[in-house]
Formats: sequence, structure tokens, C-alpha cells
Amino acid sequence: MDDLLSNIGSPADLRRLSLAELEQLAAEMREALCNLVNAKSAHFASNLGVVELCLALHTSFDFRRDRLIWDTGHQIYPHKLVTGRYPQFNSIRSKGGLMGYPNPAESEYDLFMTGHAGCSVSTVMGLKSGDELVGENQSHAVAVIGDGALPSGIVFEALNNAGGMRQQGLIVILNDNKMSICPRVGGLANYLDRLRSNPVYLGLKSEVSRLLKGLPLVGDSAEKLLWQIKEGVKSGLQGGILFEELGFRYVGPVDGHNLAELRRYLRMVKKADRPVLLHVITNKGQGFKPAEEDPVFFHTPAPFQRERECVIAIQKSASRTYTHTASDAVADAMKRNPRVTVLTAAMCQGNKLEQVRDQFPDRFFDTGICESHAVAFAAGQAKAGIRPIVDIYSTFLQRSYDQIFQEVALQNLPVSFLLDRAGLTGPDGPTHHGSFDLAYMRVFPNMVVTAPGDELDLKLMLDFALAHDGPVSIRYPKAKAEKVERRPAAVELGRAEVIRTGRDGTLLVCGTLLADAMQAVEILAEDGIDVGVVNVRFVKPLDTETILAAIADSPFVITVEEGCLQGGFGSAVLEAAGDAGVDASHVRRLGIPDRFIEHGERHELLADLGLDVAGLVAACHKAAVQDSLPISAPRRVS
Ligand SMILES: Cc1ncc(C[n+]2csc(CCOP(=O)(O)OP(=O)(O)O)c2C)c(N)n1
Repeated sequence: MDDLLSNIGSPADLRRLSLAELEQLAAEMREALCNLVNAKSAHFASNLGVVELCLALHTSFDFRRDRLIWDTGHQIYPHKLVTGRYPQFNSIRSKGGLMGYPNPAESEYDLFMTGHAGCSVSTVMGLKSGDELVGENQSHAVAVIGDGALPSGIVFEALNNAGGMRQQGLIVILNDNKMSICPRVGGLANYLDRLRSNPVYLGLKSEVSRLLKGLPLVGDSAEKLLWQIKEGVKSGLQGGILFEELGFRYVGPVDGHNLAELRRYLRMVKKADRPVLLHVITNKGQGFKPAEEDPVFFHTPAPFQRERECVIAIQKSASRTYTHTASDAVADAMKRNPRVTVLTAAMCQGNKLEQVRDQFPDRFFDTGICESHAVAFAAGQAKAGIRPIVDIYSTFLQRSYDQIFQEVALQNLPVSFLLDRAGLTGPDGPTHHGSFDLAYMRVFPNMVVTAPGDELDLKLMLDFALAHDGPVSIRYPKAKAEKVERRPAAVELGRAEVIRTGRDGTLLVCGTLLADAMQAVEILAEDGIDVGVVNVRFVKPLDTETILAAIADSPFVITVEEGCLQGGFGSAVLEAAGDAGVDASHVRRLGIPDRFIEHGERHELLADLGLDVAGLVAACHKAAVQDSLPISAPRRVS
């Protein structure tokens, strides 16, 4: 059933369709979304919810000239379907295929590559301003932002700025589906609930529809009437006052699944004399019952088979991940110490913190998509004698860089950071890879930067962090939890763990590639190359004693990290060697090079970068051959 969809090469084709055909197209687009998630894990419920909004936007504006930003970008799939990418649609999130987020390299209709929430209003403001400065005054700039992303601080910075500038032609569409990934939280959520359930607005909605039925579809009289009704009730009702007071015209709520009504409202708001916030009500998961009923699971479900509207099988992975380990360690710590709290920034589900939330509701804090606030909040708690754990993905924590500096590191407060998804995250791609945290954390005085080598280490490291009198960051990847067979050494500040010594070379391993390194040295041993492995555990303070000894004694040394090479662990090793005046010409560094890494399965991406077992083996072979010293000749001359 893709009669219409397969003929849509660009939004211009949409404008030739009747309303009934657009409604059929919406059904075909939902079918395409459902077929996609049969085969792979992908963003789903949010996309089902914006199908009509997407069609209404593309038939009301010309986004070769007008500007459109989908905030965050995870709900971009319908937009991809109608902007010439239907033929490649099933390649989404696979290596070499379409990105699961906007990507300017794919289409002129994607303006920014995004994946982090909250910047849409700012960027469309800039686009609008830039267009005006180059003489393009007629265009409109549209930001579509969810109610989950709306509370981000930066959104309010932009709304405030836009209201003050009275930017005409700026349209913010609030896509209100009552959900972030989990149910939305906070005072703004309550405010939006009141707006959407206000009887006068609900009455207005049906009254407007009724009136419109008797009026021509387009026409100044209809639009004037809509404004009049709205303005009339607004003064009595004070609906949308928050946005009105910021300088926006607040319009809505509008039914986001009624294409005709949406298009009428879009035509109307185009003519506003100042920025407009159009409040659109949608249903996350619209059109597929199981997703409507459980939008949390169906936000990014595991691949599933369906029969009509029933899910008949889900390919859930049985493996325990590092995120499970971290969540269990957090629960355990909270059980033992009533002063331990945990904070998440809207990622309760991703962080697998549901058990903690349910067990310790008073010590679990979900700030919404507000990472900077979460970190400053944790700093306040720490100052008051609490031991907060900030559990945020490595990539999203970048949002709170200044709070890590000022509120935490500068005060030397005991905040423990759990950096989930550190390293290559896989199908989400460059916006989500946690490549930079080792580099961005290690620049701050007072910050202890750790990279546990395996599951056992991760638990020990959280205990260490909670006992340490200052900030500690702990990173772990989106991966199956591994245990490296050994009796782990007790964690000691700035102490590495030598797992095995080797005559021919040493791998200095930072983080959970440790298990791969252990496999690699087994293979190398069969080839007669004897390589040692150090689980470095601490990137800051570095165990210079162990590391410099390895550099001095080993014919070759390879640093291994699932993080950026610029400023990361390998850099720290070279700095330490340089400071100590030790020859490090035989030190090689493996890690993420100085470019953004595409999307694909994590194992594929790691293999491409030589960060898998085969890559480590190859790197050791190469180093053993290339190194000027004969194998087994110690480098230390003492
Ligand atoms: C800075 C940042 N923090 C967290 C996330 C993870 N995240 C992706 S989508 C999402 C929920 C967004 O909710 P909303 O904006 O309401 O969109 P919906 O999915 O409901 O359409 C979250 C928390 C993110 N993308 N960016």
C-alpha cells in the first residue's frame, strides 16, 4: 500500500494532492514507519505522532525558501519520506544508509544535523535574522518543538529573545503529546495540561471548526474571525499567558491529527504581526494502538513483528549491559547510604533507573531535558551534605559544561558523574557518540576521571566515587557488560591495575575495551608475541609510575581508548612522558580520530577504527614489526 507515497519525489508533489489523498498518504506513511520497525530498532512513536503535522507544514510552506527545524530531530522520519528519501527509507540508521536524524548531506530540506534537544527556536531565529539581513524578507521560519524539549533552558532564552525582537514570520509549533520519552515532568507540564483541558479553549476549538465549515477555506474574513475569537476569549481566559507575556501570539490548542484544521491554522499564523506559538495537540504513537498505549517502550522499540495492530513478537536482547550494572550499583549505594541521591535529565528509561525511581522516589530526581540545571542542582545537594550521582549520557552532559566547571569542579564538590553511552553508541550516529568526555573532563582541576575496565570495576568505581571527597566522573559504553576474569585489585585513587606483563609490548587500556584487549593478547601469544595489559582505570590522576615504567620497559606501547584522540587518555600518557623526559617515540595511540564518526552498529564502527580484537592484534603486529628495537630488548637504560 504505497500508491501515493512512492510517487512523492519532493514536497511539490504533495501540493498537487487533495485533502482526501493527503489523508491516504498519511496512512501509507504510517505503514512505512511500521514496516521499518519490523526490521530494526528506530524512533517510532514520536514519528507516528507528527505525520499530519509534517504534511500540513510541507503543503503550507515552501521549505526551499522558508525554514524548518524539527527540534531534536528524532521525529524527522515523515519529513524524510516526503523529501525524496522514500526509496532509501529502510536503510535508516544502518551503516551507509540514511541517518535517523536530520542530515544536510542528504537533503536541502535538512538544515542542521541535530540529535540533541532544545536548539530549534534559536537556530530558526538565526536563520530568519540572517535571511532578512541578506534581503530575503518574505520567508517564514518554523521550529517544531516537543513538550519534552520545551522546558530546556535554551528554549526559554530563545523565546525571551524572540519576543523582545518581535520577529515577524517566526513560528514556533509546540507539538504537545504529553510525553518526553517518559511522561513529561515539571511545572510547565502542569501548565500545558491546563491549557489543553481548558473548557473555553476546547469550546473555541469546536466553535471555530463549526464556523469554518460555513466559510471558504482560505480568506481574510475567516482568518480575521479566528483572531477575533481568540483575542476575545484570551483576555478573559488568560490562556497561553506565559507565551503572550514573552511577546508571542499564542494560538491553539489545535488538533494535530486534523489535517484540514492544521492547514487553516498554519495559513493564519503566517500572517501574524509578531512571533507565534502554535500549540498543537498530538498523540504519541498515533495510528498504532500498542504505541499509543505504551509510548515509552515504543519511543525506540526493539524490532517487533505485528499482525495488524497487534505486536506478536519482540526481538528483545537478553544481554545485560553496563547501564544495567550502573543502575544496580546506584540502587545498591542508595540502599546502603540514605544520603545518596540520583539525578537524570529525562532519561530514566535509557538509564534504566525505573527500579531506583520506584524504590527511592524521594531521592530520585528527573529534571527533564535540562542537563545544566541537573548538574547545578546536584552541586547544591552536595554542598548540603548529600552525595548526588548525576546519571547522564556522555554526549548530553556536554550541555552542562559550565556547571561542571563552576558549580562542581571549582567548589570541589563530591558529585559523582555516571557517563552512560560513553564511546560509540551505534545507529544514532555523530550526534550521540560519547567521544569527548575524557578530554572535556580531564581539563578541570579537582576532577577525578575514571574509565572502569569492566563490570566489576564499574561497581567498585561507584563505591570509590561516593567515598571520595570531590567530583569523580565514571564512563561506560552502550554495550554488553563484560567481566575480565581476575580478582580485581581494590580501587585506589590514581592507581592502574596491571593485569599481565608482556615481554614484547604493552597495551595500556582505558575502559571497557579491556575484554577485547585480553582476547587480542591471547591471539598474539599464539603468534609468539607476548603483550602485557594494563587496566588504567584512572585518566586523572594518571598512574604515572606504572605507565612510565611500561613505556620505559616495553618495546612498544599502545594506548587504547574509546574516546577522541585529541586530549584524551593517549594524549595524557604522552604529556606525562614528555613532562618526565621519557622517550615515547614507540607509543602508539588507538582511539577515535579527529572527525565525526558516522552511524552504524557499534561493532562495525569499532572495527573500522581498529578498536576491536582484530584491530588490536593488527596494531600490535605492526608495532612489533615497525619498532626499531628488536623484540625482547628492554628500552629502559638505567
Ligand atoms: C540534550 C538532550 N537530552 C536528552 C535527549 C534524549 N531525548 C531524545 S528525544 C527525548 C524526548 C523528547 O520529547 P519531546 O520533545 O516531547 O518529543 P516527543 O518524542 O514527545 O515527540 C529525549 C529526552 C536529547 N536528545 N537531547
